[in-house]
Amino acid sequence: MDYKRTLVTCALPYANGPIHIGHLAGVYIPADIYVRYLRMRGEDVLYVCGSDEHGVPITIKAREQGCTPQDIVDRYHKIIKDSFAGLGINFDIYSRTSSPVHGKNASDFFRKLYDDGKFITKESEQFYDVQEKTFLADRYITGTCPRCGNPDAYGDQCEKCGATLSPEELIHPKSKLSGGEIIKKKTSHWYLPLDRYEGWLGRWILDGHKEWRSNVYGQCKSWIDGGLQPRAVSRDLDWGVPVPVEGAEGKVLYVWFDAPIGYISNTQELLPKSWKTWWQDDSTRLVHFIGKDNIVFHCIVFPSMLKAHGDYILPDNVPANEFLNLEGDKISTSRNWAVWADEYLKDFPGKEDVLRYVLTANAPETKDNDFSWRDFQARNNNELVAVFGNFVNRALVLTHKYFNGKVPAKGELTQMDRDALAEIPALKASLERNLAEFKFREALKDALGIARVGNKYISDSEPWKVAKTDMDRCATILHVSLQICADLAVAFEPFTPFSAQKLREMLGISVDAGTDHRRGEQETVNTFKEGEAAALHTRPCGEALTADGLVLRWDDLGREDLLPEGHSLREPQLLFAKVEDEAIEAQLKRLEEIRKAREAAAALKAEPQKEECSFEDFEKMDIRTATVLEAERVPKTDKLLKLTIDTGIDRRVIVSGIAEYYSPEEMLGKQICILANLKPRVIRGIESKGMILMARQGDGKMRFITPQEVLANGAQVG
Ligand code: B3M
Ligand code: ZN
Repeated sequence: MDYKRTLVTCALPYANGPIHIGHLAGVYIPADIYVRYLRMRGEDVLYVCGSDEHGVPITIKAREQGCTPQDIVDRYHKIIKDSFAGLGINFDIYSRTSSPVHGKNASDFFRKLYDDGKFITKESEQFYDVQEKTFLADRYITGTCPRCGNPDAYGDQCEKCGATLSPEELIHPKSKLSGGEIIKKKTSHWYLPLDRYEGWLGRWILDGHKEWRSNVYGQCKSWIDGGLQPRAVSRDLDWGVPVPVEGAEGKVLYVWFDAPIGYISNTQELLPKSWKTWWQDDSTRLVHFIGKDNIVFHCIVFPSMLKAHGDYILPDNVPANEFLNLEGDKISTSRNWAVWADEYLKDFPGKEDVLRYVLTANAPETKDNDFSWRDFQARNNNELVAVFGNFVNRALVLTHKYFNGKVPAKGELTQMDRDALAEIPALKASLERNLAEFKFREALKDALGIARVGNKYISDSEPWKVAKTDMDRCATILHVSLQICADLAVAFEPFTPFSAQKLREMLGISVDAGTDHRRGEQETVNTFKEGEAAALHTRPCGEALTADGLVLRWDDLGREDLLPEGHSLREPQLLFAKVEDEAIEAQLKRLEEIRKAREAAAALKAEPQKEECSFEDFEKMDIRTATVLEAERVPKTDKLLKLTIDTGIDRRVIVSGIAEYYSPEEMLGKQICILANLKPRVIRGIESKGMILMARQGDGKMRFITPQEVLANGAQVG
């Protein structure tokens, strides 16, 4: 069916941590490419996202950190929003599900389904913390894993053996909140009876959307074929949108019920007058960009909610991606195994496009894929610098050198010129086909293909040599090269917008970046603290026009007269810079440290706590600060150092087995802690009086214990 406009949504990130390359590669960069592309084609597009600020993980994090859930979401909402803006992912609106507009909208949505009898209620027994007087989400219950005996397994999963669990399976379950007793208590919830939508879903997706990606279609098919069950849409929790029904005190909407409604709320917030055009008009095409773990919610649950409501359009496509790994290992927030967007932006200023490029080139579109820092470096240096940047630089520098920075006149074209120019329309057609089919990796290859054509053309035609004998021919070569540069300034806008813009500035052109839909809607809904509503809108609108007013659109790509003879170019600058080995090694070192610390922590966890000791036992130990005065190796040993120390009460010798970890020089002058009253022992003929206190981690690495600031020697520890 023909459509008039496209509404693009991106999965709302949970505001309980920063975003990482997995999120970017899976959802946000492909969506941004798609939106920029459609806009350059002159299509009417709205691009909506925001933070998902409800759900149990946020409440857990708040408890752990001793703050409120609102504090947590305020912190991460800002970090995430800034990361998107920093990477040029310019939503029309990036709002949040804790906004008042959303609270009302989600509540009204529920109420309509409730009033129309679309829910069923079910009573079930749930775990309840007697002391805290609250029902417990599975994550809030801990106990012993029935599979591996881990005493700290959660009610939904054992992190040691990886088993998926339910709270009933735990041995000696207890509340994580109070540490106390839990009982089973009856509670009732509202359910959306998905089983009633099975037939309709089958027709709509399995018959009607065979064009969806095979991973998406396949997941939907197996859900539908397996039979759908009613899904609870409420929870016993105090963080979320309250269930707007009498007698529902202490209940909120389940986060996966309210979050997708957030797409609608955010549209309303941006366009209070015209939002319905985007959500309720059949000529709007809705596309959800998500990761594969969200498929069931966007293809089965949310569409069933929309269908039950009756006023809304349904998604036309849901291009979900698979997962991205990092250096061969699964990305994990809890294990800190990730490249965080905010850290990348700090570590690689000015290289936003490099990350966009590499994550697109490696996008996990049909299978899981891997990000490695070496590949990042290689793609930057061998593709962006050596092909794209190099070609553009040669064309521009030579034009400045021989033709005063003005596009030179085109003479008769040779076969070589015509061959080069003829490749562009073919690449453009492939690029368009791939973008329309959400094949962004392939599309990027086509765009780089244009740069390859240019790079080869300028290498083969050698204008720097031709200039010595035939200035007219040199002019033609550079004229043709500059047209290809202009093609690149259009073709790369979706993928590497910062560099494309920089290139356009050098070429003295601009592109049409689409319509700002807030025009004509002067009124903004100020539902936030003062100053925030204005900041919601992140899209800069259009570019400043150049003196010549040369504005290009997507359709111009491949035209042979993009830059007319005599058009003035600006001073050339390098488009891309090399990524040096040091920068890559620093990143690899950071990951290596994380890996080591993780292994060490795992090994330590495996060491059970020692047997209980009494306070009197502890009191017997005389632990004090002391300073190392002299240090030397004990001859003919690898491990022993002889240390002469000042204990504040005396000067004495201790023989310690730390030579593997410290050289004598490193120990000199250091303040340490010792067990002063350990019974003296003779080691290798030397009397050792006391013991140096050391911390040992799981991999065997040892460090001595030192007071945080220098204290008097002999200060007692305890
Ligand atoms: N908050 C993101 C995730 O599962 C989840 C998406 C909501 S989209 C409505 O990572
Ligand atoms: Zn286990």
